[in-house]
Amino acid sequence: MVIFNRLLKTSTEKGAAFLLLIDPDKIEKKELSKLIVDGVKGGVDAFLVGSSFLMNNSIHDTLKLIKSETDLPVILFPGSVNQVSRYADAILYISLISGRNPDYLFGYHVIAAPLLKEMELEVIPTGYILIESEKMSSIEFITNTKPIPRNKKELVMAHALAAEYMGMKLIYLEGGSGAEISVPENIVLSVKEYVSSPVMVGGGIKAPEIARKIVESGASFVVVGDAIEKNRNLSLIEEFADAVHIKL
Ligand code: 1GP
Repeated sequence: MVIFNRLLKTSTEKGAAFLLLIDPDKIEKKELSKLIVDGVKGGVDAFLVGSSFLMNNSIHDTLKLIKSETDLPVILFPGSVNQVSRYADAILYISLISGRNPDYLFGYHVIAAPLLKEMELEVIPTGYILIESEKMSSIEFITNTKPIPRNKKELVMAHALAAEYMGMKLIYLEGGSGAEISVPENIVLSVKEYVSSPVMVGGGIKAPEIARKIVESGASFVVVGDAIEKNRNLSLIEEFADAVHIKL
């Protein structure tokens, strides 16, 4: 677990780690290099790469390009088996535990497992919990699962604990990419207090102030994609990094 341990160390040292999500569909190759350079300069701790739904087969080229620009960890965040690639350092091996779709709980994992072994990717077992935001997310639609209602904190806590008891190393609280509202802070806080696994939070974190509150609520990892995708500038990346790194 070299990559995962590196992320944990970063999170401990800085207060939390800041992960920039790259969706290969949403950025042109010629703009990607600049974004990666700005990300490194601006204080990103690792890159996540993937999408709930990809329109093209650009994941390998995207990963290769990112790896050519940085030594920071590059981690797959796959929406499907066809996003598995040997060019990443590690993969979030996601079980969509808020849903009851067997394919996303275990089925695709069986298909992917031999590929991951052959590729020698570091596998990070992740309990992935989709939480209701104001509109239907792509994940909800594609996976045909229901998110947990925002007012059902105890359900989120129980799901997170079950994931921990099943041996998952990371709990990901997901609001859905581009969500209007992020995962509520009280849910982050309750999960953090209830389980010992580190908590990653993403979806709808539109501003550095929101990222800061999520870290103050106990998140070890903050994922931002859409906000930076829509406003790709170094100063915004720096503001997010400053907000996440509460110990620096
Ligand atoms: C989505 O959690 C990630 O799966 C990031 O969400 O794109 O809304 O930042 P955003």
